[in-house]
Amino acid sequence: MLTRGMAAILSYVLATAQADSAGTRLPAAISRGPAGDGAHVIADISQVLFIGATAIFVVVFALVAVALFGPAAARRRLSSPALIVGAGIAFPVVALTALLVYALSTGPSMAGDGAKPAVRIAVKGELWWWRVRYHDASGAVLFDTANDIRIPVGAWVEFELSSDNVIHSFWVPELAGKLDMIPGRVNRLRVRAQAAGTFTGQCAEYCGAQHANMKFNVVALEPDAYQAWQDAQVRPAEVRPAQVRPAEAPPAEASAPTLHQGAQVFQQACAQCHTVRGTAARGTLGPDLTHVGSRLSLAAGVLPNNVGALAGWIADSQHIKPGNPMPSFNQLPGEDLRAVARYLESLK
Ligand code: HEC
Ligand SMILES: [Cu+2]
Repeated sequence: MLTRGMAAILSYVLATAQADSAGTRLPAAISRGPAGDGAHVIADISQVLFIGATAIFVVVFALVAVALFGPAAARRRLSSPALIVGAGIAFPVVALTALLVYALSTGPSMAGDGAKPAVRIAVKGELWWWRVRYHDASGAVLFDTANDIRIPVGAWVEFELSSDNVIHSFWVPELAGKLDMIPGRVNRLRVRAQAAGTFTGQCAEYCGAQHANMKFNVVALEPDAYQAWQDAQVRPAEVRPAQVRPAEAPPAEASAPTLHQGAQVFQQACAQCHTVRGTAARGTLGPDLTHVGSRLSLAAGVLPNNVGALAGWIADSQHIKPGNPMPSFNQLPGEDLRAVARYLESLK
């Protein structure tokens, strides 16, 4: 009878979970399932704890029912000292110890069993975006980017998580558990993606007004595609001939000055806060924009990345993300605004 009740509860839980994931209401992490080693271990632990807790819950309430409504003989047996010591002390000690040993034993496999990481990425929590710096095997800096992290599928990646302001928490639920970014220390999180895909991350520690708008993407790429992306990110920015449409003579002439004009506006109005490698812009208060045109989103997952959204952000950043350190450039003439937005879009 007990097992049938448990089976009924479990099948109900599974059925509702399936119905929900079909309706895509659940967060991706629950509906798509784990896609990284750490997330797999966490899902396994949750399952074991859930099933164990359900079984104990059912048994305890069955005993309560017997104690309240059962025949006198059965109720007498329940009050025997042996049962109280056995079920009340010995069983919890054994069950909780076993679960603790099991949960602790999964630690090493979550951290890659000591494997040497293939990629090292330092991520700093800012107010309210993610400063990302790639290192090569020897620890030298390869390039900086923001909010858009790419990793190779099947390789261990080490994130060095830190903060110079308040506590943030780095969380990509489909790949791994969350880890806090604490001022004054570096926390290391090892991640291995088991399948290619785009995984959403979110700051998981309240860090101020725009905490909810502090998102990011982790894209797991096949090794070749990853290498190509990394090679492109290392290069300084350049206005490539293809972007001024050489095939059509008049538009080429018309658009070349626009990109040029955009670059000029950028050096005047934006360079004190933003870096575009390969130009004189060396500011570090805001994100490195050298390849901003290649990112999946803008302003930490708040806007899609296209020329219209770029112009909207530049003109109205204080309305889109109130309190962030970038002023709204709503006094820029329309032509300058369009030029600088086009210039940034061209920085692939
Ligand atoms: C006072 C410093 C400051 C100035 C000046 C400034 N920015 Fe920013 N900018 C920032 C900060 C800080 C962010 C990050 C905001 C966030 O996402 O919360 C940012 C974000 C951005 C982003 C989004 C980048 C990304 O990776 O998502 C773009 C694009 C951008 N700025 C363009 C510009 C342009 C163009 C100008 C000049 C017209 C400019 N900024 C001037 C500080 C500045
Ligand atoms: Cu945060």
